[in-house]
Amino acid sequence: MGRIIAHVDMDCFFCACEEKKNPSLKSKPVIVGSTGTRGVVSTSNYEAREFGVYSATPISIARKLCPNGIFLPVDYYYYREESYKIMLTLKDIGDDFLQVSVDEAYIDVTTLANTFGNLDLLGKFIQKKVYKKTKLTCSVGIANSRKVAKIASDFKKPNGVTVVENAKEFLSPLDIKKIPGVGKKSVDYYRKNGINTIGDLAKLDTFKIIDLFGKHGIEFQKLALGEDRSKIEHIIKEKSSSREHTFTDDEYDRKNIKQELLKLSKRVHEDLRNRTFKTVSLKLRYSDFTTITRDFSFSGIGKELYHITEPILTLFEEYYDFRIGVRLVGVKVSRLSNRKEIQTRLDEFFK
Ligand code: TTP
Ligand code: MG
Repeated sequence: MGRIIAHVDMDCFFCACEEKKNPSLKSKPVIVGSTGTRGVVSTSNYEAREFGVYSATPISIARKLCPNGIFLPVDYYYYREESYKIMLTLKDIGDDFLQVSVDEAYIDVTTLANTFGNLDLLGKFIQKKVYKKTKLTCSVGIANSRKVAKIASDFKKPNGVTVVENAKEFLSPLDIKKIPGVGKKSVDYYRKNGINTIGDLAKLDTFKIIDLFGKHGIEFQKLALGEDRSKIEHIIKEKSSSREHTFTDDEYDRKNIKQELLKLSKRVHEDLRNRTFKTVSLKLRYSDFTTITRDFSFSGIGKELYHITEPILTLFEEYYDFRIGVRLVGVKVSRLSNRKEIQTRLDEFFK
């Protein structure tokens, strides 16, 4: 049997975060985006969408469409913290995990699916876990390929679970624009050629497909036929894992910089799950934008958190120039592997 993939997408994410920060916003139309007259909407909640305000609507138009809306600036820092909690929760659920944006991720849930039996229950289980951790709701799509799972998570928004047993049947009535990555220009092209639903695409014969889309059309049609098999295969390909932080103001306080490095190390370590590493790198960008990166490699295999923090702090003490303000710090581990055997003695580790 093939793999089973879940796609998780948070419901009107930036707005949901704002409502969490300030519950009195609930059930009012909320629009997050640029606060001036120029710029566009990042996202709107469902109340504001009733007025025709969506992501990418120009703010000036949004104000006309929804004059009583509550317009809020983007608070990336807060959303990233929430996102981080969500992703940590999701990471622990399945056999494999791939975050694709601030509010969405794929989970390979094959093993869990066998335990649960009922995939709808499994979807609800994922929602519950995220809600318990963050008090935020998400929608889940479950299918046997990544692309179909993504289309499915959008099917019953907000707070919905959609399980696709038969991909071809599920996709057939859907508008062609539901295929991820199909932009407005392509949609116009499809419509001009009489393709309005994904089912219309499935029905085309090979000659017509090649005529319209070239040989790539064949692959494209496979999705419509329910024969797509896109999976999560990132872990083997991923050669490094890193986290960075930009300070709001240039930072001169050695203690604060070190604290941030420890925080980043912890996150990098959590991202690794069971993988090991052989090199640890420190990145420092100063206020004048000069950037240094310094590596530390060991003969052993790194696994524990202190295998990251010790070299990072050592490199920092060695290379930090305290006369210049620090703008950004980063921690990276590389030469990853899934190997289980680990050296735990520190002296072996540092050679
Ligand atoms: P989406 O998941 O596309 O949208 P959403 O979570 O707001 O709403 P939905 O319930 O339909 O999933 O995007 C996630 C976040 O990314 C969104 O909250 C704001 C941000 N974003 C932008 O800043 N600009 C954009 O054009 C889009 C589409 C999203
Ligand atoms: Mg979303």
